[in-house]
Amino acid sequence: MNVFDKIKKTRTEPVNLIHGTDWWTDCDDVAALRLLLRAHRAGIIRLLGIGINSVMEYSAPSVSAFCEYDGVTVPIGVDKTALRDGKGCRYQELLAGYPHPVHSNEDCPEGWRLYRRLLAELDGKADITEVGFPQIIMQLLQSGPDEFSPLSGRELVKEKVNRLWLMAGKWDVSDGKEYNLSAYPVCSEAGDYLCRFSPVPITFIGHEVGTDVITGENVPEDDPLRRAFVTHGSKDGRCSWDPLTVLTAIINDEVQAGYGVVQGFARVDPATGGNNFMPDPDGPHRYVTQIHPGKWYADRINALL
Ligand SMILES: [Ca+2]
Repeated sequence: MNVFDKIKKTRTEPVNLIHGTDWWTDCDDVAALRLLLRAHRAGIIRLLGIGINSVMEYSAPSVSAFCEYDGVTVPIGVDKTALRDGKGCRYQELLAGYPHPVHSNEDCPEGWRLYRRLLAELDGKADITEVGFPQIIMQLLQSGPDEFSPLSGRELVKEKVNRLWLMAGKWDVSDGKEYNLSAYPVCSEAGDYLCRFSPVPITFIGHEVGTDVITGENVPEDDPLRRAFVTHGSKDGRCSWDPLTVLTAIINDEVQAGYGVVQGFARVDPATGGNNFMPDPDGPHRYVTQIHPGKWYADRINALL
């Protein structure tokens, strides 16, 4: 019995999820989205929408195609200010070769506008996962009332969001540094902003818990996920930072996901993206620690891809 089968036995209502991804230089974003699509199809989550926070020519069409391959049509938003170099990013064009209802980035709303609409329309609460750069969530928090809701972004998140699940940071050392919080000034700024102003709790899945969890090596050759991995140069599998983050959010519990938890206050340096953590049982933030060998986590993910 895989993880999703076990969740199905106890969960009475699907968990609502909005997902952010950079979908850019690394292929573990693709494995993470596969887990979300399969969880959606299994009825244990509702994937409400996807925000893309690094934008190249094939970004939205390739995300759209990958979702359609699994029979799921999902609203997509993009951060149109985050135009990135597409050099070395080859799986996106490959995936855009599959049928896709979203034909261009221009067909999509701004990411933070999509998040506002989805939250305002939602009956109940959602969780937000982010496996790339966190600036769309910052833009959401900084937003004002609009045609979707009279609430400010912070009020809307406080009312409609349970928890943020971020693949971000490096927490096993002091002043750790990780790509999603340091690649661009806006990433560091957003990391700092979320730590200080998020009205809902944050769980960080850090760089250190994903490096020895290698997945994706056994996916059938004709599957677009496998083709994305091979095109990326990861035919023998890839580190699982992003899949571990979404799987923890799907399970919706760090301990059930097989982790230790450190509670406290996270801080991100807005200038450098360096991160630090002050343990405190009453703090709003958590980071997770590995308590099993990497293969234990990898086997659970591989069984779902
Ligand atoms: Ca990513």
